Amino acid sequence: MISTRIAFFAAGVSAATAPAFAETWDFPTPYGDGIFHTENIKQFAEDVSEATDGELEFTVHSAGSLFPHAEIKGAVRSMQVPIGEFFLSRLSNEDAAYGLDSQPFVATSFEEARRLWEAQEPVITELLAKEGLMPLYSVAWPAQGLYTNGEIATVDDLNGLRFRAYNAQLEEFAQLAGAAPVQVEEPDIPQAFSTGQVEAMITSPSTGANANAWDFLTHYSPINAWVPKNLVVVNQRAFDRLSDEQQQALLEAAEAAETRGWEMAEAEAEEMTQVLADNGITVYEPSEDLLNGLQEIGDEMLESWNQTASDEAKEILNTYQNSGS
Ligand code: PCA
Repeated sequence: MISTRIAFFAAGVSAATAPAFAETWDFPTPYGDGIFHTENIKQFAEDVSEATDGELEFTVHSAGSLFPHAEIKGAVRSMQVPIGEFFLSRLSNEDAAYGLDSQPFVATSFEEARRLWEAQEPVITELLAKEGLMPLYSVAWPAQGLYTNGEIATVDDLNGLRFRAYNAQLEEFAQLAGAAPVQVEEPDIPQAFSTGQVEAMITSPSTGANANAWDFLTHYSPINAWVPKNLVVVNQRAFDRLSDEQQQALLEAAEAAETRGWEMAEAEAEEMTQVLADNGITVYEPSEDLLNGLQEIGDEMLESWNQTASDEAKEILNTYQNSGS
């Protein structure tokens, strides 16, 4: 289908006969090609292309190659690009509602993460609408685990470690554990370790495996402290310019991407932990002492979250906590 259309253009047929809305959208993401979220975006792109008969195509720019992570949301907002992906909780400095999925021990399983997203989605949709943005889909990462050199028995063992962080919550967490946080984007992880900039991290088995963590780390513990998410947003004006059929195709493909992405995340949680082990990383269950210490840090963080959160943000937590059982 696609190649026919390219041939059609290549034959020099005048633009006047081209489909009225044929367009290509640049689609930046901070994450690399080997990451399942990026694979999911590429499938999303194929689905949209197929459903619109090639009238809407995405060019995926991975690993922060078009915009650095911190600029992607703003770039979509200002229409420099119509669509983009970022780590949802990085927006927590704008509103505490965005940060809940990265609060330690609030939602620690996929089931809890789904319920948290259900509670977050309406509030976040409204917040983003004020900025002319519309969420298309959100997909979780596998639960976050602890990577170090040597086994960590208690929180005290984290004291003084140069700790890789990817958002404000992880920075706060590391600080409360007595570690020294350093912000490093995912594609830069191997270099940050090999140059000694950092020596420990908390992230998913997907990211650890993708970064070849065994080259610079020896131990992994599935502390399952939180299940954070990525979010894909579209600029509302860009969306409104599409035909009804194209809009529908985009929304349907987005829904499929959300379902597929969560399934990928669940599969990766196990598979990528196995990859870590197969490559020589010692995978060990966290001790009671360690978990208790981490839980205390989580409690302290939630207390300060509560002090700054808006009523709407607090209502998310309330809805989520009442949605179980
Ligand atoms: N990987 C990304 C975000 C969370 C995760 O599992 C990262 O480490 O930056």
